[in-house]
Amino acid sequence: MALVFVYGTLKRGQPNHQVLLDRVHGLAAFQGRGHTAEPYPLVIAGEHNIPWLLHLPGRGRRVAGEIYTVDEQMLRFLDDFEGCPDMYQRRAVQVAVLEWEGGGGPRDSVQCFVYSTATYAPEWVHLPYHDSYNSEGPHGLRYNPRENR
Ligand code: PCA
Repeated sequence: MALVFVYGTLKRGQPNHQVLLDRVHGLAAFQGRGHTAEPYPLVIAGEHNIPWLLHLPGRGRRVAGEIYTVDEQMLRFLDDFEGCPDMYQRRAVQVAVLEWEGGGGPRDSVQCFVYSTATYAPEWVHLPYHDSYNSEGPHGLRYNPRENR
């Protein structure tokens, strides 16, 4: 089992959350919520308005998300789903825990995998930085689901 921190379309209520629930892809179990211990730029970019955590630790804001345990099968599925390593790369990140429903008692901070990118267009650094992604947020940048592309 591995811990994965999701901050974008995989969160509850967001457009790709159902892939985490589909047992055909493996197992994912919600553990809690938190935010990245360090700030990162979270931008919404490209023609499909996709959320991207830019791998520039120390810039941007601490980013909110959800923590899941996933099995090996789901981890492999997510690597493929997130276009890893071409679009996103899976990296370890420290997450400050705000809410923990997982086992083993409360904890302050956990190390998780996150899908972030170091292979972005340089101008993305100048986009607005978000601290919590919502595809329906006031930014007005509606996510274009894969089936529409
Ligand atoms: N899916 C992954 C990375 C960005 C995205 O939309 C996530 O929710 O964490």
